[in-house]
Amino acid sequence: MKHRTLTYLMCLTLAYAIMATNSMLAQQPFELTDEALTWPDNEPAPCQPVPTERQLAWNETEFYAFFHYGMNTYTGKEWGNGDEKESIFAPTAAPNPRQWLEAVKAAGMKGGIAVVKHHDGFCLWPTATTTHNVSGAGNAYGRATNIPRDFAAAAQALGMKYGFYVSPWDRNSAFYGEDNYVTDVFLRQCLELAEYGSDQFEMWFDGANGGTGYYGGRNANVSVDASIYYDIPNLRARVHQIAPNCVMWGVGGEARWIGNEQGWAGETNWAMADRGGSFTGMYGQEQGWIWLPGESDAKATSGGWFWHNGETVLSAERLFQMYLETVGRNATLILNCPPDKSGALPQATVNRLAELGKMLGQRLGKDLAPAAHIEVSETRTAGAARNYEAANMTDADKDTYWAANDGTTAATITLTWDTPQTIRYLQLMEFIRKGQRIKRFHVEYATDGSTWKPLATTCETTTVGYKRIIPLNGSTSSSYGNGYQAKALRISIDDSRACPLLSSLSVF
Ligand code: FUL
Repeated sequence: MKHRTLTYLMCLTLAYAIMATNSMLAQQPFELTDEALTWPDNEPAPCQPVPTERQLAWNETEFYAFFHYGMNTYTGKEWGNGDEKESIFAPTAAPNPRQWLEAVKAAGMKGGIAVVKHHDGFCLWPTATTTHNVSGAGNAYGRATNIPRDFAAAAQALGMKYGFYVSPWDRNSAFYGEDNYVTDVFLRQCLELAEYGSDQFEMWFDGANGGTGYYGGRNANVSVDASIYYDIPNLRARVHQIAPNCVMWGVGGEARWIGNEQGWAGETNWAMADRGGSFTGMYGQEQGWIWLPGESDAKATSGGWFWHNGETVLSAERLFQMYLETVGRNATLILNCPPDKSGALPQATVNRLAELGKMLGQRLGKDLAPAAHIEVSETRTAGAARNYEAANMTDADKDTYWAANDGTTAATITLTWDTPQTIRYLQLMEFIRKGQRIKRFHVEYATDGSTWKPLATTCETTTVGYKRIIPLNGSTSSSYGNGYQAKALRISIDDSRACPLLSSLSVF
């Protein structure tokens, strides 16, 4: 009996507890939490492959310099054999990386890569990995040289991005071709360089992978299989531990060579490629399964990569054309400006860079799009905390974008101004964080706002990617011209791998 009473009391208590909880719940308003919704912002699904955060940040550097300086500056060679005496390196003044960077900043460049070891193996810093370095230089300026240290400090002071070119091929090293060259020399050099700044944005590895050389007196012909010899996965992981945002270029596998040294990319240029696939440099591959964006290395001077007596600087018009054909075609541009024997950029180069900067500012500096009224054929349904309005393309915020709905692969964007504008260039940027999508588009303008005439008919209007600049007369090389009088401009996206997303639209 006692036992039954206890059981009864326990059941009663439990029943009261449940009722109390239920009434408490009934008083609380029912709220959906973020976890309960699978897709609160209605964001488009990524269109694979997509870039890493490191690759995205790298892409934003867009236009930067290459500085080929070192032993070859003093021998007049382009490729030293590796047997050059250290004492030949004798700058006539203290090398001045700050002057290099200031000059390229005036041209609109956002950073630079300094060559600190070329194929001859001579290191422009007092490395512990070889005696073939500045410590044995021919004068006090040479012995005091430490390019990685001074270049990093100058870039940081100027708010610019920086990185180093370190040649995997080393015609000086007695160990080149052996495993201990990779573990004890090359990897350590890369790590020493990474230690010069955890904020570096790119480490540059040329593709030259062996051949004849001094090799510590072996005077042999040593070739290696670059795809396995340099232990790239290990190299990449070790450098990223120190410099997490450093894109490992070329054999490093995070950005690709554009496939020529003339400063142009394909008009159709995908950021995707198959690793080790057939030649895709200029164009990339629409079906590529890894994100491998293109970088174009080109010379601002008439001769080699290193400074040579009597060389001239290319015209600002030619450099502007290169800019349009690289940065304007979904590639980055690394433009070589070689310092001379004094360790500074010649005045003619400095002057030309300033001229280029001015030209870029005049031609691509005043965006007419924010003043236009923009109409789109479709706007993706907004989510809880994000909308996909056309205005997102002109708000100067790279994290907002206009989007169409899933399933839409064609759309129009029409800009109308209150009064006709003189226009010459159209610039589009996809929101590549979710993959490169646009396959084909066309452009028209109307002087009266309604009679449409085609533009850019003599160039391919296919891919967009991170950035595409379309000269509206179709030519990257013709003179600046008078432009077009337009009251309206219409961009029709004709085909896309998935619903198109544009983060920016500019008209100049
Ligand atoms: C190449 C090198 O062989 C050239 O000398 C130069 O440094 C160029 C940028 O890369 O692979």
